[in-house]
Amino acid sequence: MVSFSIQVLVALLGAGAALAMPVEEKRQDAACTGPLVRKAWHTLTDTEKKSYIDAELCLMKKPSASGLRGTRTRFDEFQVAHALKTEIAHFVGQFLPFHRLFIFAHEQALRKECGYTGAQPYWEEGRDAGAFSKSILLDPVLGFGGNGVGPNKCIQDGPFANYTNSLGPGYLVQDHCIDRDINDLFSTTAAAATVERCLNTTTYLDFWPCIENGPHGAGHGGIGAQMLNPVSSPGDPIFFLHHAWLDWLWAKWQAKDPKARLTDMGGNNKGVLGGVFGGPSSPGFGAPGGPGGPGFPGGGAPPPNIPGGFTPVNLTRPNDVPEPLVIGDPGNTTTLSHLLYLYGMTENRTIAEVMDTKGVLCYVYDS
Ligand SMILES: [Cu+2]
Repeated sequence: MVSFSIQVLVALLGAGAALAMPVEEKRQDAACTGPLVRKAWHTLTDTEKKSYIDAELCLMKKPSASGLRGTRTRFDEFQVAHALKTEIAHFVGQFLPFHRLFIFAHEQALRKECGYTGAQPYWEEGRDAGAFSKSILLDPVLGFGGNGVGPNKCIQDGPFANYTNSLGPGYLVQDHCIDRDINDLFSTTAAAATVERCLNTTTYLDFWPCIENGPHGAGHGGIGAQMLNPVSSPGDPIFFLHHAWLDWLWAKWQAKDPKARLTDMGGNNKGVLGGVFGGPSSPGFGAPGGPGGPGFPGGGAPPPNIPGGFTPVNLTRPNDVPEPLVIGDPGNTTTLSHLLYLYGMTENRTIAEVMDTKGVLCYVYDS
C-alpha cells in the first residue's frame, strides 16, 4: 500500500511539472526527425518477428522495480498500470490517447531496455475478421502461440506458453497462465465494413465510440479469456498489437483532415462506469451487429455464444487500489489539457502532446 501511494504521488508530481509548461511550447520542442515506422505483423520478416518476440520475452524476465501491486516483471508492470487506469481510460474521451501513450511506453521499454531496434508492430485484424483462429499471429514459432486448452484455457504452445501472469483476472493478484478462448464470431467486428464506418465519421465524438464499441471488441472478444477482461487484458502480449491496430486506425482517420482532427478531442472524463463492463446496459467491447452502450447509438447486446456470458469477472476495484484521478481537466469533458499519467511507465503527457504521432512520440505507420 505504501509503495502504491508513492506511485500516485509521483504521478501527481509529474502532473504538476507537465502542467507548468504551456502545452504549445512543449509541442514545438518536439522535432520529430526520422520517425519510427510501425508495420503490420503479417508484413514483418521472420527475423523481425523473432526480434520482437525476443524483446517481449526480455521484458518478461526483467524484474519489476516500480513497487506496483503484485508485479514481478517489467511486463507485469504494464498490465498493472493498465489495471489501475481502467476506470478512467475506457468509455471516456481519453480512451484513444491513453492507449496511444500506453503502447508507446511499451515500445520504448522494448527498445531502451531490451535492445529491440524495431517499432511496435500492429495486427491488421481486418485480414483475419471472422477467422482469428487461423491468424498467422497465433503461429507457435513466429507468433504468439495458439488457443487456450482445458478448464483454465491456458495457451499450450508458442514463446509465451510458460509465462505466469501475476495479476488477473481483473484486479486479483494471483498467479495464472496466459489464457485464451478464441471466438471467430466475435472477431467479425474487425470486418472492413465496421472499420470503414468508423473511418467515415468526421468528428472525434463519433469516431472514438465507433472504434471503442466496434473494432476494439474484435481483438478483445475474438481472443477472449484474459483479453476479454478490461482490467487485466495486457497480460496477453497480443494486447499490444491489438491496440496498435486501433491506434493505426485513429492515425489514419486523423490524416484524412489533419488540420481539424489533430486537435479534435472530446467525450466524458468520467461517468459511464459502474456497470459499463458488465450488466444489461453495458456497451461491453462491442458485439457483432453494432456499437452500443450508454450514450452511444445502437445498443450492444453481447453475442449469445460467448461461453459463460459476456460479463468479465472481478471488476470491482479492491480497497487497496485508489480511485484513479483525472488531472488537468476539471470538467467532465475531455480536453487537450487532460494529463495522461502512466504510473511511471513513461513520461506523463497531455492529450495535446500525443495527438500527432509525429510530435513527441515520433512514429508513423507504414500505410
Ligand atoms: Cu485498455
